[in-house]
Amino acid sequence: MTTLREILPGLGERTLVMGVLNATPDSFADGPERGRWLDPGRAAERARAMVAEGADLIDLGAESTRPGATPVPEEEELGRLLPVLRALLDARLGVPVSVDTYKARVAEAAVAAGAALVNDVGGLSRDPAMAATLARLRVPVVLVHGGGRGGRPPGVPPLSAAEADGYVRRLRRELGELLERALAAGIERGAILLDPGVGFGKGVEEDLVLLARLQEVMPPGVPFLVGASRKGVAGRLLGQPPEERLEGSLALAVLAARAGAAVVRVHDVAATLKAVRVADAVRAAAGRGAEGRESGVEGAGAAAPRAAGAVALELRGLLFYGRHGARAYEREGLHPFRVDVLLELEPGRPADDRLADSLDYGAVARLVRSVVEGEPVNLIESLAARIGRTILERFSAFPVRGLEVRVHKPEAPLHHPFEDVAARWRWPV
Ligand code: HH2
Repeated sequence: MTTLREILPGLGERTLVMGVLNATPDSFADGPERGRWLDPGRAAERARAMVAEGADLIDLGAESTRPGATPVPEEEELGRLLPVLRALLDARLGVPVSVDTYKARVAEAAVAAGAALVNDVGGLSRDPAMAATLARLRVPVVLVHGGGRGGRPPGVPPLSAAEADGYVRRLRRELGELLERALAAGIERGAILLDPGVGFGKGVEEDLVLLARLQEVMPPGVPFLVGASRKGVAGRLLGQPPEERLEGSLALAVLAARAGAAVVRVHDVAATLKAVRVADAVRAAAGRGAEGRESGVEGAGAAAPRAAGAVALELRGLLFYGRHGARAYEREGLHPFRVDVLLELEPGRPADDRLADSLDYGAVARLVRSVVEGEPVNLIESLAARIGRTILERFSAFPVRGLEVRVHKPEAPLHHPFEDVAARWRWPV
């Protein structure tokens, strides 16, 4: 099976940019240009321009997936797709072309014609033949969560904290199941890009939660793609029509890159490329550069040999002083907080007896210190959560499987003798 790495050599080293080309009369994002790329000559010109702007691959679709779009019969989709695909291949773009479809027969015909990758916007669920077909085609695939379901209507109220937590848990479970289904069907791990499916069966509020918590949502060790360009979440908040959502789309591409997306799928290639370059540089400066990302792309978290075992690192009783507390006098002076951190590494890590292959516990301790000595909060629960999130964020590219943080407050304002007052924060929940 061809791996992603073979067709996308930069994968894991920088955020790759997938340029969108819709050979459709009704794609939501194309604005006045809608329908223009049904013409093979114009489509090839557009693809060439995107490659000149720096696109790492082109995603060609011939059926709109926007909420409420009319499904297109197979023959019609092929009738639009194949002439344009042939024109793109004849143009020798020098980058792979993926085909955006949920239909097994369309995927098969496109790969036979030369498409290098299948972007299954149905997430293996809209066409029962898709999983087996993809395994047989032996090309890399994008698997989109949400199965091609349309977005929820606008105006859904913000999710409460408990609803957001439940939603994140559901997404994580369903993405894990999607991955398992693909592997069980015979699609190899190194050929899979997962996609959380921004806007697919989700409203803007759900998209916001998903984008805010990408690292929790995406299964560790599997590269992922984010397609938020010009979608509701990028512009509805600002009241802009799809073709005017550049700034929102750039913000979301940067956030996705920062959260470790291997690929962003976008309409505005040149601008996105510049934005994610900067995001990548920031990410690298934070110590999460190519090295950490490679581990994700190579499928760290893949079924490790049993003998590899799993390591947990424990830091117990780290003592720092801060001003946290709900009472005014607690904010005035420093008082002690003891912190325990338990970090579970992916099985097989560290693979090598080198610090670079593990987590530097000195760096973890320094990070805990900066949080305890930083901005005061009222509750030790909040402090534990802040420490936990900061560690996950700082080591986002490192394959951590679990994290537990306990914050003890030995001088808690209690008028009774006590042994301990502590709060615990845990991830995954
Ligand atoms: N979004 C769209 C289409 N294909 N593929 C992936 N992997 N991820 C996405 O988020 C995604 C996708 C919808 O965007 P667009 O192609 O611009 O619109 P339309 O479906 O109306 O053609």
